[in-house]
Amino acid sequence: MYFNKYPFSQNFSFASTYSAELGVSFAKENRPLIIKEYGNNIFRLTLNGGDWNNNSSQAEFNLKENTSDNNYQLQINEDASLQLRSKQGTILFDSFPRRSFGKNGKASMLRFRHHSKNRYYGAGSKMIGLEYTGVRTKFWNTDAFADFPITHIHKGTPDPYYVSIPYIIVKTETTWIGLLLNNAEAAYASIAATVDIEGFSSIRTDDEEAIIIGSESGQPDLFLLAADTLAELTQNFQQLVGTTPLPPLWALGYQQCRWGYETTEHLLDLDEKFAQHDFPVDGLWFDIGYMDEFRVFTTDPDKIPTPSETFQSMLKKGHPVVPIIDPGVKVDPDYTIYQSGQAADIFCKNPEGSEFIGLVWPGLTAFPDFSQERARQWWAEQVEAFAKQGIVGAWLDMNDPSVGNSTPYDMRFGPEGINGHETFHNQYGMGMARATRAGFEAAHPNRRIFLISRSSFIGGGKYAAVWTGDNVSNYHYLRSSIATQLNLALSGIPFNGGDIGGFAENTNARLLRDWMKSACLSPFCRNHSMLNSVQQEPWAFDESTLAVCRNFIKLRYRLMPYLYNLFVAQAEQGSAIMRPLFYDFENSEALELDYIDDAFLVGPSILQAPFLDADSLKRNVPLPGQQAWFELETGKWIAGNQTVEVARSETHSPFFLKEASILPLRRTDPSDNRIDLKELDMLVVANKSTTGSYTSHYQADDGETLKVNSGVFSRLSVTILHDGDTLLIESKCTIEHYGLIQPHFLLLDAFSSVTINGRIVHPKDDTLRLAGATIPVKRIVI
Ligand code: MIG
Repeated sequence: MYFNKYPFSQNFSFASTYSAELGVSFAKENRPLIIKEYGNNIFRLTLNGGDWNNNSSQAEFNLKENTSDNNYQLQINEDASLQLRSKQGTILFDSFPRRSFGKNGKASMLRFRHHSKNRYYGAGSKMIGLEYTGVRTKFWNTDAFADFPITHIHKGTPDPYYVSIPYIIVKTETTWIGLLLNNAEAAYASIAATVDIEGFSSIRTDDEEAIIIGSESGQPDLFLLAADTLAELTQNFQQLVGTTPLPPLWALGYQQCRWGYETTEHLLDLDEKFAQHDFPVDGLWFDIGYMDEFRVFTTDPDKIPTPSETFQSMLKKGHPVVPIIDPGVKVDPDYTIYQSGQAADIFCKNPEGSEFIGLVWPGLTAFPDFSQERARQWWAEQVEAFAKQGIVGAWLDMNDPSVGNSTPYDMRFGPEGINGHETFHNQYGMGMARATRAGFEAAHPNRRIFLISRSSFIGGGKYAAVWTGDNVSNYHYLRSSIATQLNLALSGIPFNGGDIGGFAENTNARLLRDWMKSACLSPFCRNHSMLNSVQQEPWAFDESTLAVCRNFIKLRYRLMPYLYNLFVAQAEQGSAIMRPLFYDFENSEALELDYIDDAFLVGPSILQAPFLDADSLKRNVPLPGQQAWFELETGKWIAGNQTVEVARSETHSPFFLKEASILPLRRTDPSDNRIDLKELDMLVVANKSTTGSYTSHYQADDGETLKVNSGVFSRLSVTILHDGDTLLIESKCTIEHYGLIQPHFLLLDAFSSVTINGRIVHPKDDTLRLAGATIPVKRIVI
């Protein structure tokens, strides 16, 4: 696949007519078109016949058959165009007469009508900005550092990138549409983009009127989702492709990683340093050096003399060791894992039938064929034995797959390598994640597992979280990470994050501070850096940098009950965690939200607007909605539906809490990572002029085992009602299987009277330390 060339619609034959009996008619033939309708307003269009009978996608979908509640109708017309209508018959989304379904040999092209007021998002993990009007992008999992020159990576927008999710979200004037191409081969999208002439100029064809999604090969299989809001669309999409299983609590903590950590001493030293610096941390990570000459599932006996003891004792201390696992198996006749893989015949093959050999860390390397069930089974068995040493999570790298200078096209899949490379390339990372998860689950049947993967595909979030791959220690990547993470979250992988401080090249104190401030509430929160770059642990620079990083990571630990409950909402409903402002709010005349890529929400109640460049001293903060926002740093209430200017501060960062919300906080000062989710302070974000009522549900469980799935959790329901300047709190533990939740309540204002469950209470003055700010509060102990 060429990265920079795109199929051109002029070269395609477009279906000119459609009938239920003949399907669609192209220049040379008719092809069946199957239309199905599912619940949650999900439609599926599939073209088949010839090569298109093959769909190599291994994405698994949950399809609800019940369509009784659907609010939309999808219709294909005789002129082979499509229309999505409301129940009242209004056309909400459509395509073009005789230019919608395109075919060119094996390739397919689907075209829908663009309107200038439309906005576009999604597309997985990309470096191409938040909104995609005028953008073209490819889906072909790519190890960016291996395939693009560093000059292009440094401040550029390398594309394709690590993750392929051919899913375009269309915001129309009335509706949110999701277009998911369930095709695992090299795919592309072109959104109202003009056509390049020799890379110098561009011309207009009717392509700039179109949203184009297509693939070089394989079945055109399109899911079309429709919803009134982005939140609803995202939930329906997540339920379709699978939500993120509830993670262990430790995976939500701060993670410390570096290419270079590889010995037992490194772990002991890190444990000591974090304690000494009063800096909370959960996972401690091992990069490739821990292995015995890069042999997967081994440890180097000189670096880790007693692996089980090391892993178990770190786990007991609350610091799971998270090793990197690469898919490649060193070609070495004396290495038992290689022998076993050969005996089980699970490695990818060349077209000639011999073992495919890549050139990566182990030297000559063979690759398990995760497209096959029995290879996944074999891999899971290796993982299981490895994980039994006391490993409860892993980091899956190089699964793009990265095969070094050996061309990946020779790497074929299926029995005897009968399937071409392109049928499974984009799914390799997901196949690895799926098999790895099975292995961990077998090793630890009652534990929640944490996996993070570099590459992924449609629905990959149910097997592993995703980190955004190799970034660079510069402000371009700090800034871009926001759009990348937001779009990835809308594409079904909300458990995501980037390397804090930047991976390649040298970070510096200021960049590290700014990155920590920006990413301290990122769903995945890991500091990681490259071999031979400067050290970037929180204490690597000066005392004040350490103090700033500590304050923001402690904010994360303080907010852990809130963060954890965002994961509960993801697992159960499919709600996004980190999300764009337009997820919860609509544009107003005063505030257009569509392009805001430098401010974001973490859950419904926290807005962050970090400084994302080296020098600006002020920035604008958009505060959406009709309610006010509570500014953490100053303790001031600021009216919503406006943009305000804030000044940069070395020690603080712009954080805002939404008026009329209830934030569950950890009660005790987070100087360690041990959290009892029942020990709560419920912060009522309201003041005397707040009106109305609002309810919040909260779950507490052990944060570690699968007992939660058999009902061992507790639920608290809190309703706040404002009546003039009196406050009525209804607090009820509705489920107590994990014990009674008895929160304290914290108020941000002096109300004339406060009652809890009908009883008058007398709040006491107290203070709350959040991100280095001291906030006066009233505490109610029940
Ligand atoms: O060829 O394991 O993205 O996080 O530190 C580089 C070494 C391989 C790439 C990963 C990066 C990791 C590095 N890996």
